[in-house]
Amino acid sequence: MTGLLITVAPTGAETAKDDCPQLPTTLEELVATARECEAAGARMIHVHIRDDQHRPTLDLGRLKDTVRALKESTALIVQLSTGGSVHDPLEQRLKVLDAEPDSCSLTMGTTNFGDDVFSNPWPFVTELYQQAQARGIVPEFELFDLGHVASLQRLLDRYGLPAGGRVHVDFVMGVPGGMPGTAAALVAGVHALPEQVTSWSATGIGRTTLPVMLASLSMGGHLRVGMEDVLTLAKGVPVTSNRELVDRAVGLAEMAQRQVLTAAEARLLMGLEST
Ligand code: KMH
Ligand code: ZN
Repeated sequence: MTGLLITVAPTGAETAKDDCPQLPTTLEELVATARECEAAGARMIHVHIRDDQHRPTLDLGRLKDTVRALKESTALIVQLSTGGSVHDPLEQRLKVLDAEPDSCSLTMGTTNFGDDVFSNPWPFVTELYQQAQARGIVPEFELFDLGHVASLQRLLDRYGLPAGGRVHVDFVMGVPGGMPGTAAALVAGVHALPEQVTSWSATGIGRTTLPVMLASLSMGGHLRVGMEDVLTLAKGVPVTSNRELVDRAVGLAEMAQRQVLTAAEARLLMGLEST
């Protein structure tokens, strides 16, 4: 069976610290979480940062400090979110690349996002993609909808392969406004992937976490887990740390006879040079 890449998305931009004090929002909390999750089996971290009031920010100085601290403390692949929060302007989202992460998220189209709109117009997508190519930053293509899969084909056909030559995508499922978090939707998405795609992972938001995780494991896909995507382990049982979610994923992976990749294997999968 295929080795397994586990990405942890520990914070996100949507949950307030007051509502969830265990959410890692300071740099110290983020680094501690990253180390724990790496020890548990995570190999990549998808990062959103917060300001001193724990509000989402794209402050460049903080982003650079975050990349440096995570690189110093772990061997995780550091992926910065270019999605930010639904309120972040596109120009600021492009500037995230100045923090020089290994990887950046790149969402393949605009999607309704609960009551909000997560804006990703085509000119923004192509600009972000070309800037990432020029800087050697490896994108992870975020697919919230089947239309995003078609847009990825259009992007790759027009602009070629990313830096490193590998194409890794992540299905983000179960967002109110996007594709549902079901095995049927995942099967449809995987069958529609462009032939250039070399690996895919999936995550289900909220109560779709388990169905999506089990479907992905059974289909040879990789996993993203973390408190960006889910805050309960079961109905009424809050997640107390990101590590719990990584541990659960590793446990299910063992049952599915999927072995967690080493750090070096994970970098190879993403088209990154070994450190
Ligand atoms: N916070 C969402 C609006 C990404 O990180 O690239 C967007 C998001 C996707 O989380
Ligand atoms: Zn994100």
